Amino acid sequence: MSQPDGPSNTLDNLLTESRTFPPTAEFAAAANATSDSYDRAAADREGFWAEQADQLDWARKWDQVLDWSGAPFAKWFVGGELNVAHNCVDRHVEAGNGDRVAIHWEGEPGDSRTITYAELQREVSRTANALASLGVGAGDRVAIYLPMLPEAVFSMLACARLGALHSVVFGGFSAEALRARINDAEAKVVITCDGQYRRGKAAPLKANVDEAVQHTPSVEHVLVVKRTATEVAWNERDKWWHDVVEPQSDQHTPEAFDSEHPLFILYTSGTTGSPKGILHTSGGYLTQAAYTHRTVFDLKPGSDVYWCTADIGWVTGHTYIVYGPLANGATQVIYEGTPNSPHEGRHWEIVQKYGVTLYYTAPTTIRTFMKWGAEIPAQYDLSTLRVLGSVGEPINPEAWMWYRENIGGGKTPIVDTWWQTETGAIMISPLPGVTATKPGSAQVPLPGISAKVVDETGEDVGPGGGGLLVLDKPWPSMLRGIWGDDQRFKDTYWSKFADLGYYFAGDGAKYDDDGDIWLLGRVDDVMNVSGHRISTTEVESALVSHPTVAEAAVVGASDPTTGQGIVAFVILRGNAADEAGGDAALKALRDHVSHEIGPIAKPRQIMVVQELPKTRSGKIMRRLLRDVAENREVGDVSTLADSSVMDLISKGIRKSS
Ligand code: 6R9
Repeated sequence: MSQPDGPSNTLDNLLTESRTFPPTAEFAAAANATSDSYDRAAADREGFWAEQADQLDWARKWDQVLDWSGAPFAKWFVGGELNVAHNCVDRHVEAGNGDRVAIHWEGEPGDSRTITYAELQREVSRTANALASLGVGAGDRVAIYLPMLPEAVFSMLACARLGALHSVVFGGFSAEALRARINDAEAKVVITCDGQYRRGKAAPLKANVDEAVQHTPSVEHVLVVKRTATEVAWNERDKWWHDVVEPQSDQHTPEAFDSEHPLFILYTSGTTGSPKGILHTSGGYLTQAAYTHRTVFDLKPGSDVYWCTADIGWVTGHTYIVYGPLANGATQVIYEGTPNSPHEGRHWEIVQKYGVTLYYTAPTTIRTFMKWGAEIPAQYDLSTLRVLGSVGEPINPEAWMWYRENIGGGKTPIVDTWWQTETGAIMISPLPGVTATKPGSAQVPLPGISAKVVDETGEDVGPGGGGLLVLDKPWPSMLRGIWGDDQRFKDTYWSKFADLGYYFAGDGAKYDDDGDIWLLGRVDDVMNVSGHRISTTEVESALVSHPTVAEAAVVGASDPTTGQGIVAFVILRGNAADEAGGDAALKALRDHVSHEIGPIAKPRQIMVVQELPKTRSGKIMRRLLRDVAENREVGDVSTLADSSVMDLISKGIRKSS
């Protein structure tokens, strides 16, 4: 770990927040969550989670709740057997809720589709039969590279049904990023579509797959959904979804798998270059996904209309679009497009159209809505909303208050939910109906979860103190490893506090005087841009792979809308340096990063420099570069190998800007 790299200083002033919003008596009386669950769970953690697991359908009951003897590799509900897709689909049909809407799907161009649980069962069965016909079986990996289409959900659940692992790759990632993920997981099948709608235009998607699968020996078939009727190149292993899936039988009997059977791999950025394949398994994951969705959003399955605006390419889409809500038999909205297509009121139009009651989004989206103006949501009937959620990065109290006032009508509880790809499900959050909420703080660990803020030695810092966030007890939806790299799993998460057995989350945090937790951003070299994790190393490697770049250093600088923006400092190669620095050359570099990783990783700004600030051991001091990027006085340079470097950089920047 290098220097603290989180936006902690910008949040310091917020820790004096004293506004709290207790639940109304009416909300509390009807809430799913109760205040006694904290004590009950603390008294018997495993018993508490067993009660939550009991809400699922098990083909075979477990013999043991938790086996932690192989720590840090956990086993939950040992000996139990279940099928995750059966729990998300079939059991609701069997319980007589086949006619209940599972998904109100809303396409960006305005087309829509309503899918009941009975239809979902037929679609998932067809997809499972189709994948089986392509040779997919238990333990195989399937890469899903799709935008927010119903077929993405069918595909994920079809994998779960067959015991195959899905690896969903965000549709905004480049061919290169897709290729790396396919190869790491050795996926047998890739599911994609011809093109995707983005801001009113159809953008090709399959073309990226064509480029990616040129160097992916494991891929046997590419299954292509037709969405935009974009013209596509056709290769031998390509098959249209409508040719393969539609003719299949809509009956499929799911098989029960071991509670620890792998469910999916999801790649996330770490502190080093290559993304980590985070591995999740079945019983524990589904237990915590369903429990948290039910209590944190106060879901009432027959009457609520829930909408999570995340993309299924991120963990939020996995747990809070697919597994949590469907395990609970929720009715939900899935929207294909961007919030400003075709106009900036699109989300509120959808809330009004479907009578959305529970809405879950990211702070960056809320800040964008703030920028567009309160008069936009004011034009719509948002009175059905009763719980609002936030995830992905710290939410500043100003955005929190705006959200409550302008979207929540000044009355809805806001749940600020802290968790990670690795934690699988929400860990720290208020409970609506129980917690008096506080703008900007995720507050306390959920019942059955234990988290602490500790100093470098692992000592709890106590009320008012600041330090590192750790999870000191295993939890059901915890990651079970990094795909193919047990050592990296131990090194990344468990080595910092090895003696204490704590999971180190990579986030800085503080307690306020009430003991509520405030998240302060990453303390490692991971940036958070619009709630997306991007590592500085990843962007640096992309830059250095361009022929004109000799060296690069990347920092996340605070940004009023996206949380952090990517700022790159590059040293150009000898002769390139003379011509470059011009706008065209810098644009070419930004486009190169976009091609290598994806548009989300495009630097906001690139500064050409002669030198980079390094310690004597050769470590780039990103803290100093962040000072420059954020237009601050440059901090302590005493550990630099050459302390004049920062003068050079600062002067050079002033001249060139
Ligand atoms: C779910 C998700 C995880 C990182 C995490 C932290 C940041 C997420 C947050 C939050 C403050 C919240 N983060 N939720 N920070 N308050 N409510 O976002 O997973 O993409 O793996 O990112 O996001 O820094 O460590 P993931």
